Amino acid sequence: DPIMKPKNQSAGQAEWIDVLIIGAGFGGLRMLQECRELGLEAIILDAATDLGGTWYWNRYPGARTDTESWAYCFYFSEKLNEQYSFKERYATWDSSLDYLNYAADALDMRRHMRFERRVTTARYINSENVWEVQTDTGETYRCRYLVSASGVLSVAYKPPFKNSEAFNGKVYLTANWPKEHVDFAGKRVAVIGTGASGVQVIPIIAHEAAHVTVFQRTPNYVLPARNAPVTDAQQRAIRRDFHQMVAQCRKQVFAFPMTDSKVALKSVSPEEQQRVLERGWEIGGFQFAFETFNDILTDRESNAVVAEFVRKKIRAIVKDPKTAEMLCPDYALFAKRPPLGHFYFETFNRPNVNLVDVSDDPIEAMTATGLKTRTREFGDFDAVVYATGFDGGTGALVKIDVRGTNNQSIAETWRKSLQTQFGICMNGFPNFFMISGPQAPFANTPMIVDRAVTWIGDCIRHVQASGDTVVEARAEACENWTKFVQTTMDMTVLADGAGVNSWFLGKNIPGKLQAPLFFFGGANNYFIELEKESGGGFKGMQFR
Ligand code: N01
Repeated sequence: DPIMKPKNQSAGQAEWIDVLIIGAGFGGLRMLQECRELGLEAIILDAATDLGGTWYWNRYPGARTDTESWAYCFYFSEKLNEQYSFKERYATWDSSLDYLNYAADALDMRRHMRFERRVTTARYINSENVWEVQTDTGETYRCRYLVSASGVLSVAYKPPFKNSEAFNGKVYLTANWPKEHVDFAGKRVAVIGTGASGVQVIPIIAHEAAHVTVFQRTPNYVLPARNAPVTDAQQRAIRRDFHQMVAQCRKQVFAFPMTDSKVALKSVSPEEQQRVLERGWEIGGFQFAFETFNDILTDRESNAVVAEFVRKKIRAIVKDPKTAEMLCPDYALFAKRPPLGHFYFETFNRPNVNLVDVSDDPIEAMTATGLKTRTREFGDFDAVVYATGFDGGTGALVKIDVRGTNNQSIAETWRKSLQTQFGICMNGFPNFFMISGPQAPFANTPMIVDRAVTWIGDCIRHVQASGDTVVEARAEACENWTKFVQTTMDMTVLADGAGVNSWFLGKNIPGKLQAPLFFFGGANNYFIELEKESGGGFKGMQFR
């Protein structure tokens, strides 16, 4: 074994494994591959019945990526992707699941995965320098390294409305959608929530249902996705240009396959601004925000021009002026995460769809036939769909009782303050790594995952080369990273999210610590920071 099992391992039935990975999504699978390269024995535990992570749970109609499918993949093997055909510009949930299954089979990963086991506790045993991990099935594992790939958005949030059990119809959560087909034909449906999940599910349900009532608290800048099938010629180009695509993503602020504009909106005439924005709108996707101008996220005046451009589009698409105004956001574009839409605004022109603004009249309770706001009652629904978000960033690890060197829990620690080194590791939690942990960038997830994992791999190699057994982030390094996360966030309009319930700041969960959950100083800059740290001999880490 490359790692010596601790001599006095006496934990009865505890099973020894070098690396225990929590979660069988993109992060977990990528980490498994890295462990192979490190020559370490690893297993993945997951609560689901199969792999997929986000794409296992979020199987609601319309669920798909907001990143081009050919850039939402594993990057370590050109061969793996050469043999795969990406079907559409944005992969549907089942296509994403298909890709992950294809990769797991092609790389013979499945035998390292154990399903229907939810990790309940993880305890660091100082005297032995091991982690002891328990599952809800009563299993105990001991490992040298504990890696959390438990997801950025894996704990669904359902608002605690009064009488929540009172509703006699069907209740669905987009984030925990049933595997069986849900038939909305002829049904009257209420959808609560207009974030990225609501924006994707609403147009599809509206096509099928007799009637849809959308309950909106905050409108969103929904950008046109402009989805399309991948043609044979495009498929050939995707294979040919694989390395350029990866290099391009690594240079882009959100790690997308696009090239950031070098032109400030402010530096061109109003006519040129409109011409460039029109072109971006037609191309669709996040190209609208990044390939057009380079100051939309950082300059409030430039941002206001683009925000007004989007509002004009909404007013042009939505025929009923009152509904159009309700759908127009009035905060900075990107203060909340703008979703990509697939005929979202057009859906409100359908005779079977109506929009209810609950911003000043909050939903308070469920009733037998529907729900009640402070002043009104809405009934006669066959189904209520909650698209009400997640306890993002920290939620999954808070649910597990993770305890570090002084028996301190992650949940307690994060209630008071959130401090990490690169969103990957923490002081007081040795030999513990997070993939896409809080304070890592929010960006094209597989890209962030890939870079975090290679950094973790390098860090473990460093431990092994030095003959040490323990690696832990220095407190000072975590403080510095946290300051950098805050300073860079304050340089962008994302800081305005404080006023609009942005989940990026923990604002959507009552009682949650309010702090930036992500590094918004650019994925490209994040990659440079990681390179500096590993290339410089991991000065922010202590080894023993
Ligand atoms: O969740 P959200 P989401 N009464 O928190 C509303 C990713 N994602 O699942 O805005 C009434 O954004 C809430 O209102 P408000 C993506 O990163 C990606 O949609 O807080 N409404 C909001 O409208 C995204 O950012 C894809 O005022 C209530 C909605 O519920 C992240 O996941 C697809 C309420 C929640 O929106 C989260 O998106 C889907 C209440 N009491 C998701 N409580 C891709 O395309 C909450 N709301 C890749």
